[in-house]
Parts: sequence; structure tokens; C-alpha cells
Amino acid sequence: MFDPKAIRKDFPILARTVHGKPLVYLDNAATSQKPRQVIQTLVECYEMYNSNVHRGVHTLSMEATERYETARQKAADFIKSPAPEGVIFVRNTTEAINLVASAWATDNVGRGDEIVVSEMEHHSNLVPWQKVAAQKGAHLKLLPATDDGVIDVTALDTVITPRTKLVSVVHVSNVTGAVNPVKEIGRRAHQVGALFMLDGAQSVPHMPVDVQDLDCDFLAFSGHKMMAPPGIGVLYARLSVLEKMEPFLRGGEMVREVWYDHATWNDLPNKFEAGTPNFTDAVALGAAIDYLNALGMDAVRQHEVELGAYALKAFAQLEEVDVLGPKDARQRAGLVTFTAGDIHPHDLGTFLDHEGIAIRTGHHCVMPYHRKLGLVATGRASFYVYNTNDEVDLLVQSLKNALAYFAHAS
Ligand code: C6P
Repeated sequence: MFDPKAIRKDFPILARTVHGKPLVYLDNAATSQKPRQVIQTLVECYEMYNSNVHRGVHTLSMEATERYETARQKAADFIKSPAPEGVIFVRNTTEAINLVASAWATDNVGRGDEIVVSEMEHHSNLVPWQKVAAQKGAHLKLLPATDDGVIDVTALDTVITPRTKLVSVVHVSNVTGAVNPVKEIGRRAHQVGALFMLDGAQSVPHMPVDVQDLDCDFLAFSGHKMMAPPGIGVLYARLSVLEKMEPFLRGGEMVREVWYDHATWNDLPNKFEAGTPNFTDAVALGAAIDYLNALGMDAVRQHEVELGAYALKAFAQLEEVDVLGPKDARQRAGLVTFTAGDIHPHDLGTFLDHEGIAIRTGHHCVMPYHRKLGLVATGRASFYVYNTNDEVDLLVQSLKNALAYFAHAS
């Protein structure tokens, strides 16, 4: 049985206090906490087999290499990649998207071509494409969002055209929480011969994600949002696409043979992993995946839908609080972005922090969409496997206290 109270015991940090109150950690969309099993994996790595991978014939190097490649297989299985070579280890979602914007777009986007994103993209899936568009003389086009904060599929046929080379959208919005209709978007992209990329930063940690079922050509995600350390992430790519791409970075390990004036490239995935990779954190990502698999991703998703529904219902009772995104908890991930009357989100964040509650406040690196909604900043509570209804109750009670406090203060 899925038991968040038992799960909490695996996360040492959840036992600490903040300002004398038990920590209520509701900033999981920014980064998640780490279970003992992941922390222990890192300790074991440094204490037992730390050594460079793919470079040594000695025992430690071979042990490290074996564990690094096992982690790749685990990541591949987690997203149902048909082959481990389709998993490129990178630092994070941002680097994964930049890899595609650099290595793929350089040779595949030309003057007058189109790149399509949505208007709710994180800066990581917008700013790299602005550069590609400017350099290549291409057009960056936007899929609009509905009033409910979901990518509007009625716009697909007009925005995505035969000139479109790539459609890259956020699977789950880190602002509206919407689970976007990505299969439909991908179908339309492929219909016009474009490639289809998903920003999976907020989906892969929270729900089953199957790259074959979604039929995406690229998928980017970050380890630190799914219980692994920061500094390790994944770019999944379809092998047939990856094979035709030039390398992203050049240097050691990505080469097969080097002469003074030229070089040839290593096989996949090494071709895209120049320099010593972050093998320790990759192994820890493998441990995080083991942890999530033991819980079961269907159960993780179910828990967050229930928690989200519970939070939406509680928030609905607060008159001054407006929640962004779909009304139906099944159409959204376990995160709730909101405004609370006239209280500036930063003041609210500070007030809640004094209650031991960590939420994120600001534009969440999605400035243009906030601007479009006429908002400068919002508050966001985001959940994970260890959060409970009791914590939602504490959040709601503290929100009520904040509303009363700031009403009195003004
Ligand atoms: N969003 C948030 O608090 P990195 O930083 O590369 O691991 O992830 C970037 C990123 C890309 N896409 C989406 C949808 C994201 O949510 C994020 C990270 C965090 O919402 C930090 S800004």
C-alpha cells in the first residue's frame, strides 16, 4: 500500500525543523528531497569504487563503468527507451534542450523554417530557440494556451505547418500544472514532417512516461526533481535522429580516432558525452529510479492526483485565493499555483517560511506567460510522494492566517 507517512522515514531532511516548526516541504517542482537509499549510493560510490569511467583497465574503473552503464539502462527502461544508447547523460533539462538546439538545429533549421513551442514554456525551452531563430532566420511560433492553462489543440493545424521543423513543448507545465495533450501535438508535428520534443522536467518524476507511446523524438528531464542529486539529467533521443546528429561538445571520449587536423566520432551514446561524465550522480539517479520503481509510477501519479484534488478543494474555500490551471485534478500534476488577494507572493512565501512551510514564489522561470496573464509573480505549492493531506491542511491554515495578517497590516 502507498503510505506517504512510511515513505517520509526514508527522507532524513523531512525530520528537521524550520523556525522551530516541523518542515513542510512543498517546493518539489523546484527540486525534490533525496531518500537515504540515494544518499547511501553516493557514499558507497566515493568510499568503494570512485574512478574514471570508460578509461581504465583497473578494477575500480571497470566497477565504476559497469555501474554507470547500469544506470543508463535503468533510465532507458524507466522511460521505455528501446535502447540504452538513446539515453545521453547531461546536467539537467536545460542542457538537454540546449544540446538539441545546438547539435540538431545547426544542421536542420534554415531560413524561413519554423520552430514551434507553446506560450507556457519554461525559459529553458524558449530562450535556446530564440537564438536558433535569430541565427538561422527562422520563425519561432507559439501554441496558445486555453483559459484553463492547457495547450490549445484547436490551434495545432494553423500554427504547425509544412515549414515547421521542430515542435518542442512542455509535457507538464510548472506553472499551470496542466498535463498537456502531447500525443495530439506530436501527431500533428509528425504529420508535417517535423520532429517532436518534450520537456519532461515536471512529468518524468511524477507519472509513467513512455517515449514509444508518446512517439517523441526527444525527451529532456532532470535527476534532481526525481530524488537524484543535481547535476545529472537525461536527453532521450530516437536513435535514427541521434545517429545523424553532429556532436554537441568536442573533446575526450566522444572520439574514435584523432589526428592533428581532424577526428572521427565514437559510437552512441559516447559521441554525445564529451569529457569525464558525472558518473557518481548518474549512479545515484539509478538508485532514485529503483526507489520510484519500488513505489510504482502509477501509484506515485495516483497519490499526487489525490493530493492535488484535496488541495484544490481546500483552496476553493478561500475566497481571496485564485488557482491557475485546469479545475479537474486528473488533468493536472500535483502542483497548485495561486495568487492570494493583494499579498505579494514574496511576502506570502516569507510568512509561510516562518510557519516551516516551503513553497516557491516568483515567476518560476516562466516570465512571458506570467506577463500574458497580467501577473508579476505567483505562489506555488508542489507535492511529491512524501507529502500528506495533513501538510495541505497546514498550508491552507497558514494561508488563512496570512490573509488575516496582511488584511490587518494594510
Ligand atoms: N523548473 C521550477 O521551480 P533544470 O533547471 O534544467 O533542472 O530544469 C529546467 C526546467 C525546464 N522545464 C520545466 C518545465 C521546469 O519546470 C524546469 C525547472 C523549476 O519550476 C526551476 S526554475
